[in-house]
Amino acid sequence: MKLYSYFRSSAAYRTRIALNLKGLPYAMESIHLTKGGGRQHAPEFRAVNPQRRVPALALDDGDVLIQSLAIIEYLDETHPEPPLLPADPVARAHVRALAQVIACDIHPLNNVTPLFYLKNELKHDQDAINLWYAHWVTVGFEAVEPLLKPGPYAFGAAVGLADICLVPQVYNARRFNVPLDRFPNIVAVDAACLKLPAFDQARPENQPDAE
Ligand SMILES: N[C@@H](CCC(=O)N[C@@H](CS)C(=O)NCC(=O)O)C(=O)O
Repeated sequence: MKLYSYFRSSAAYRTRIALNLKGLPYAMESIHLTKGGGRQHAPEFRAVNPQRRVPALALDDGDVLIQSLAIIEYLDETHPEPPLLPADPVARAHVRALAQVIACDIHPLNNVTPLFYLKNELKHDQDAINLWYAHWVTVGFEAVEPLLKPGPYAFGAAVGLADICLVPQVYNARRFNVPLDRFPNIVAVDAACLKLPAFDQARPENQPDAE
């Protein structure tokens, strides 16, 4: 398998954690999202993913999967151990809900394309963009914090999809200096996860394309 990734991409970071938890080897191709206007817009990558985003996972038969949550559920279905979702349907719904709060509601508001749009088209300065960024992360984390059941991971003693989404979003928040002192559960779950090799090896700073 080949993962199209970028060290700082939190959606690619989710996928790297899942591949590591499953113990699956993969090749990696870095798609630089900012240099030269962003390699995601080049025709060669557009042919891989018409949405022009990472991650994309090329399977051994040449098929390409996009969207981190779809890729992670594919990996979980094809390599069931260790499971990334609980067996109980209610528990599964809670885990998926937390993953979606992050992946569908928080992350899209602080992604590269909308931030560039605020800057280049709407002419906001960097201070205003940082305020926007911190606002949406904080509002999102206010929802995430009471939903967590640290034990020590997001929903108990086993890591899963919620942890996979949470850790990269915390990385993003720290990168933009968003205060986390009001979110002790989030900070504790993040710290517990990062002690695991699968999470540690997936960290942006541990990627071959890290800058
Ligand atoms: N919902 C998608 C989000 C993918 C996404 O937006 N990736 C970002 C990096 S985290 C990207 O490639 N952005 C490029 C751009 O916005 O031009 C997923 O979960 O895979």
